[in-house]
Order: sequence, then C-alpha cells, then structure tokens
Amino acid sequence: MALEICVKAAVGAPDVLGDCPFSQRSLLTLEEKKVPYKIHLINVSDKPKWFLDISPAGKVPVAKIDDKWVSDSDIIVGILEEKYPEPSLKTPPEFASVGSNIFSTFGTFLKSKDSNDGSEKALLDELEALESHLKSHDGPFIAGEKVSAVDLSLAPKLYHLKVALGHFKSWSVPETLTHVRDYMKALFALDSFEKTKTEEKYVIAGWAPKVNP
Ligand SMILES: N[C@@H](CCC(=O)N[C@@H](CS)C(=O)NCC(=O)O)C(=O)O
Repeated sequence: MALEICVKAAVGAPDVLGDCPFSQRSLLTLEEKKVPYKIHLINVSDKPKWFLDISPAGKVPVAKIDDKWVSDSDIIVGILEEKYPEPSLKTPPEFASVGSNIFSTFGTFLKSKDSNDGSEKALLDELEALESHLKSHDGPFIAGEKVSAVDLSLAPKLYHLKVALGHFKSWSVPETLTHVRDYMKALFALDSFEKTKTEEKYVIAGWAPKVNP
C-alpha cells in the first residue's frame, strides 16, 4: 500500500496543495526517492477529527509509514532515508546546518514594520553566509553535485522568501549574491520541486494574515 501523507491545503482553496514548507520538504524527499504516496490535503483552519486523532498537535506534515502515523518533517525525512536508502539524500554533517537561520530571519523581516530594526540586515547576513559557502565549495548544491536533504529543506523556504518578500516588500535577493541566486534557480528547476510547489498566490495568501494581522 502506498505511503500516505497529510499536508497543508491552500488558504481559501481546500482542494489545492498549500503553502507549508515542511510539507513540501517531505514531498520533495518522497519524489527524489521515487516513493509512491497518497496525499491528504488538510485545511488547517478547519481540521477534521480523524486528522486530530492521528496528529494531536494538529500540525502537518504527518506521514503513515509502515502503518504508523509520524509527525514532524525532521522525523519523517529521517525515517524515509533509513527505509529507502537509495538514492541517498544524506547531507554530510559538516554541511547540515548551512542556511539553517534563513527561514526565521526571513519571517522576522517579512513581518517587520520598522525599517531600522535590523531585521533586513539579519537576513542579509544569513544569505551572505550561504553565498560564501556556495562560492567556496563545488555546486550546484550545498554538498556538491547531488541534491541532498539540506537542499530539500531549504528549497521551499527560499521559495517562500522569494515570493513573499517580492510581493509584500518588493524585495529580492541582491544581485551581488550571484551564487545564492543561481542556487535558488537550480532548486526551483528540479522536477521534484516543480511537482510539489505551491502556486505563488497561495504562498501570498498563507503569509497575508501574518504580515497584516
Ligand atoms: N517542526 C514541524 C513544523 C510543522 C508546522 O509548523 N506545520 C504548520 C504548517 S507549515 C502547521 O501545521 N500549522 C497548523 C497549526 O499549527 O494549526 C515540522 O518540521 O514538520
């Protein structure tokens, strides 16, 4: 039986794949490993009882692997790596935390209403650190020629960054950060990314209530 996975439905469109980067990360892993799966779209504003029964914290993604429901993308991705070792998506430990502060600094900058609060600089510092990693290592991905878990975690987050900052702040990754820009292009061009990405309008709809509460 195919693996089952509950992921977020789009805000305002419960039949369409939504904007959860942790859900997309899990789907990307399944796609890269070519594991067949069945999706359940969860409207997180109106969670069905069966979903709350399997996910008491009410969070997506949740995956049914070997008849057991498992929460949290870190855990799901870890189990998938063990159960389906080929192709390996293991990131060498020394690269595993590259870019790990980008999503939180992006979120703070996106929601900021004070242009002098340092939130843009905090994000730029993180993007510059990524630039410097990419510049000093062979690419196109963080661990080299092959895509690995760290890229699949970062890809949806960088997509949210591009779409939401472009929309709400007319902001884009500076042109000087050429390696980051090329890295984003390489991620977004993956077949697995194309197949699992959220339409831009739903990324915007997902962030809108957080940007303008
Ligand atoms: N650490 C979790 C985060 C999951 C998470 O925050 N999911 C959000 C959507 S992106 C969610 O389910 N929100 C619904 C809610 O909190 O009610 C993971 O990696 O899976």
